[in-house]
Amino acid sequence: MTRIKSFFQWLVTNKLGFFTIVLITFWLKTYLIYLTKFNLGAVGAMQNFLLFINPLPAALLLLGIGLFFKGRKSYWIIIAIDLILSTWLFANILYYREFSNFLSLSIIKTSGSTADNLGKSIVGITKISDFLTFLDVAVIIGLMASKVIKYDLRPLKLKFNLLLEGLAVALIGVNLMMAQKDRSGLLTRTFDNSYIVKYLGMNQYAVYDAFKTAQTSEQMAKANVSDLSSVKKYLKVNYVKPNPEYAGVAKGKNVIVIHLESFQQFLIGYKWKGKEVTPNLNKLYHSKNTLSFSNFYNQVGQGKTSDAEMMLENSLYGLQSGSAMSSYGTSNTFESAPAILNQAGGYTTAVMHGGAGSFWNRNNAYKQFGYHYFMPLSYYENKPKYYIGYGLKDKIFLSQSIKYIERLPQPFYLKLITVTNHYPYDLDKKNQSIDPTDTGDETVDGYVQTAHYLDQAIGEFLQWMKKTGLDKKTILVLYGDHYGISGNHHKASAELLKQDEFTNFDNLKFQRVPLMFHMKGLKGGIKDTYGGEIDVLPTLLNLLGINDKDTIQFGHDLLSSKAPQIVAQRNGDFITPEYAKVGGTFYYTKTGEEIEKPDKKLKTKLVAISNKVTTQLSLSDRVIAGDLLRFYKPKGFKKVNPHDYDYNEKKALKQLYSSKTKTSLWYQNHKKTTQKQFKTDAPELEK
Ligand code: GP9
Ligand code: MN
Repeated sequence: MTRIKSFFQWLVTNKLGFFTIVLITFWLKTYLIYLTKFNLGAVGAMQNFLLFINPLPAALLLLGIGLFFKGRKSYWIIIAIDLILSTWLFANILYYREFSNFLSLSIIKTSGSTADNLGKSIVGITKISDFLTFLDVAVIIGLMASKVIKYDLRPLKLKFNLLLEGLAVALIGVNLMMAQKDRSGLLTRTFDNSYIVKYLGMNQYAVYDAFKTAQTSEQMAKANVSDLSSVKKYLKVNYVKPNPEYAGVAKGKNVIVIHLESFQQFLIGYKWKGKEVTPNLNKLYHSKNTLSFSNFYNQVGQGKTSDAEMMLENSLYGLQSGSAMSSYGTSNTFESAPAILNQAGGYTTAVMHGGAGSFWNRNNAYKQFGYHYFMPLSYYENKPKYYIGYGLKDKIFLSQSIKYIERLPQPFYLKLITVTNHYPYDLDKKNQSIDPTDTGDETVDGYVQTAHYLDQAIGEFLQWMKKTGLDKKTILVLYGDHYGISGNHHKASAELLKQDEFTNFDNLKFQRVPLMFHMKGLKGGIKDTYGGEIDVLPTLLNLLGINDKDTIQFGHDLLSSKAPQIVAQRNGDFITPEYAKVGGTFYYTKTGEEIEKPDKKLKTKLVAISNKVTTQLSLSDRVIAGDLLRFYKPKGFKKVNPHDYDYNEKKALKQLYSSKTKTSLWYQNHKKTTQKQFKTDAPELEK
């Protein structure tokens, strides 16, 4: 008893005791806020442990600064630091509630200049409980005022203070190492701000964000208009006229882009134990109304899905490291598909995705792209059985998307991002309707099962389109975003392909993903033109009859007879109908044979192609890192203002549902929902 008493005595009379009170209350408060105010999605023991522990090291470091001061000043500086940290927490609580993301310097920098700045909405969204963020600070100040806490004016030894700070830095290091082990590429690949908070904490996130912002603004400041002229010159020299035969064949149609997660070309026509893995997509692939591409390559880098999106929306490459959408999506100027389609064709534009809105910084980047609507997970009913991996299971996602799709004014440009066919290819028993493969490689064998599930989900969606007649008014674009089976599974990949071996060249060919344009009446066929994700936008714009000659795009119309057919990979590798390069080695594309001793002529050719690839990549990088599009206005294009868009669910749905347009599917269906026309066999939805 006396022990406890004297401990309390120590807390309120000793300077270190005071420090302990501030530190512990701040730590626990932050943890509580993590659990109640944010949706950080910590799974497993390690992530939960890090979530619990991560507020401590930074708080120790920062509050510890106060210990260097003498006398009463020391106390008040600690309190001041506590208050600053708490305010940062508080601001993030409010921001998160509105935007499902964390505050970033680049947002703070740009918000001041806008009419709808944050200040106005803050009052409306604050909850009383948010102020508990300051409760501990208030109580401590109260205890000081009422002299329960007494000043201890003795200075601490400098050595001790330094040791404490050293300990804090070491703990931050350990925290970082543990985090990197659980999620490799955490800092470099820029997945999601909430990952940084989950693993490292709010304060480390602030440092990380400040660092990133400084890095990007430095590059931006260095860039100038003359950088743009070299880009323009290159594009002019390399311009390819789109195929006039296809120009405008889909004019005025809705565009539905279906993002097939991790879907590789080899799945098309693939059979396992005599059963087609993707029967619906196979049928579509071979339909006479589908333009299918058999040599279409993904070109993503570390930004994976987001790089694919960057290419499809802008015909600009992702970056050498990290994700362009994460690093530049909040601040850069873009001339993207949704804005072009809206301005040139009156399109309403939307993205729907059953995953977190902050992933790949989508909820900021889509505003820069000019998307009217973005419906992420928070717009969907979610139950534990609906969700797997990174988001809602595809059948659940699509079935719930109908109520939004049918309200979109037509013509619309809609992107549906599926996610169930994502590494590690887990699927619950009830949804498995094909056997796993038997390579023995755990991460590979489930792939056909989730791909099969995705295919069924697409099948259900296509049926709905048919029943509602939407299929007659729409051009469908389907594409695989990147590989599902990485280059670390050569043995299993060889088995899947029924090959004796799987070489580096095979792995390059493994980067093929489907690309299909499907529309009633479209003159289809399987094209073996070599192309990649960078080429989708120019191809689509030509089909829609939208002239894009003036925009900065690195791709070409794939239907053009003059398509250059040099497909760059983000690391500088390439493939053409004749030659390929993987690492430092060249191959003949047709045979997969290594080019061991190229003669002079061939060597010159190979070097020329390599140079073209690297030039293209680095010019595209310059456009993004220098934010060069801010200096450029294509003819007739109005610059996108991100503040015109608000993805707040209440506001967005109010607008969507109240839109008086007579062109929505819902309106045309006598103001009745078409949800009943969507038939799904999802076991989770059985009554
Ligand atoms: C998450 C999803 C996955 O929202 O798009 O991204 P990926 O891991 O494939 O890049
Ligand atoms: Mn992906």
